Amino acid sequence: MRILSMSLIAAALLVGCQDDPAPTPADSGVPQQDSGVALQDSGVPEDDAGTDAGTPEDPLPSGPPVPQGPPNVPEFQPAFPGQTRVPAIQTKTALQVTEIASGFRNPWAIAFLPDQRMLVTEKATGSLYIVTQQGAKSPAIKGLPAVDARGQGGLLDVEVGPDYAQSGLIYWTYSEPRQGGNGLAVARARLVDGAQPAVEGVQVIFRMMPTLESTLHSGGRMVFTPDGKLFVTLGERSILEGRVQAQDVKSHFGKIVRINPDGSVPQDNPYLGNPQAKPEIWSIGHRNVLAAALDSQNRLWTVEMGPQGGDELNRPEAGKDYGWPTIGYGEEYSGAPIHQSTQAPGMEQPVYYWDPVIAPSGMTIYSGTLFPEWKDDMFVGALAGQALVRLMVRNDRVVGEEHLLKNLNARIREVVQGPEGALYLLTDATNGKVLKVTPK
Ligand SMILES: [Ca+2]
Repeated sequence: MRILSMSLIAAALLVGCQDDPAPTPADSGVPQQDSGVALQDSGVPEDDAGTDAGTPEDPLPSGPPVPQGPPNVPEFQPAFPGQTRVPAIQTKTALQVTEIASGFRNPWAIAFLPDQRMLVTEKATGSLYIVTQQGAKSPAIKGLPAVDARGQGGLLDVEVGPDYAQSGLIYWTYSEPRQGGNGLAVARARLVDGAQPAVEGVQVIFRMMPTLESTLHSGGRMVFTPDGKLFVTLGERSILEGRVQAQDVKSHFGKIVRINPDGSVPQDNPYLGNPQAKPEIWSIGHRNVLAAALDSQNRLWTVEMGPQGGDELNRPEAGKDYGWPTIGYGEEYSGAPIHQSTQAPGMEQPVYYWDPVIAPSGMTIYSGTLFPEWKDDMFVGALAGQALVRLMVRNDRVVGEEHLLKNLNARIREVVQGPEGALYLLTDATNGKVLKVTPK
C-alpha cells in the first residue's frame, strides 16, 4: 500500500492513463434511438417544497453552483427551487487519497467482508477478487458463471449477505448470456476462502425478463435493507424495444425490484394485487439506475443515468412511477427531443437532476465519524464528470453540491463507506484502482 499526497497521486494517475482509453461513450454518450413516444404536456404544477429546508442553527449554503457547462436542454425549467444547480459547497477537512491496489480491468463494485478485506468485481472479465487492506489481491475466485461482457454488461455489483457470518453467502449481479440475448441476473453462493478462493452452491435467485439482445442499460446495483430484503436496480436496455417497457409492469425493464434473499417475493410488494405485473417490482419508470443507497432512516435513494442533460436523484417509493421515458429533463444524445414535458400526472419528480450530466455510478450516504462534516451527505461517483460528487441534503432536498477529487482526472465507478468510516472508490479504467479517502 502506498500513501500518496493528492498531487503525487494525480501525477501517478496521469502517467497511468496511457493505457486508459478515452471514456467510453457507453455510459452516457451512447446515441440513442428516438423512442417515438408521443406525449402530451400535462402542465401539472408541482408543489414547491424547496424553501423549508434547514433550521436557524444550520444556515443553508448560498452562492453560485458548481462550475459547469451550459445546460443541454435550457428550455426545461426545474419544477421547484433547488432541483438542479444548488449552491456549491466546500469540504473543510483536507483529504488524503491512498492507492490500495491497481491493475483491475474496469472494476465495478466493492463489498466489505467482516474482516475488512474487500470483494472487488471486474466488469469486463467477469472476475471477482478478494483484496486486503494492504492491497494484496487474491487469484480470481473460482466457480462464478460466465457473463456477457459486451458493452455495459459483465460482472457488476457484489454484496456480502446479511447472514454471511453463518451462511458464507455472497451475492452478485451480472449480464447473463442467454439464448436470444441476455439479461441481468442475481446469483448467490457460499464463499470458500483460502489461497485459491471459490464459490460453491451457486444459485441464480433472480432473472430480469424478458431476454433481449442489447449490450446497454443493465442496471445492476443491489442494496440489502435491515429487514432482510434486497433491492435490485434494472435498466431498460436502451434500445427502443426495451425503453418503452419501463412503463410496462409486465416487464422488469426500467424497474427497481425488491426480493427476499432467496429470490422469493415479499408479500408486501406493491404490485401483488395486479396479476399481470411482475411481482418483484417496487417502482417503475427508470432509465438506468447505477447508484443506490439507504439513508439513516433506511429509505432507498437512487441515482439514475439519464439521457443528455437528465441524470436524476430519486427516492423510490413502493408502487410509484419515476416517469421514464414519458417525462424527464434531458434529450437524446443526438440532441433530438425525448419528452414533451418534464411533468405528468401520477409521475414523480426527481429530487435533483444534472444538466449537463455527471454520468453517475455508485453511491453511499455517509454515516461514519471520520468526517463529521459529511454526516448524512450523499456521495455519488461520476464517470464522465470525473469527480466524487457530494450532495448536502436537508428535508429530502439537495441544498449543496461539491465535486471532489477533480484533480485525479479519473472516472469514479464506485463509492463505498468502509468499516472505519473512510470512503473507498474504484476508478473505471483498464488499469482501474482501489482508492481510499481519509482525512489528511
Ligand atoms: Ca424520472
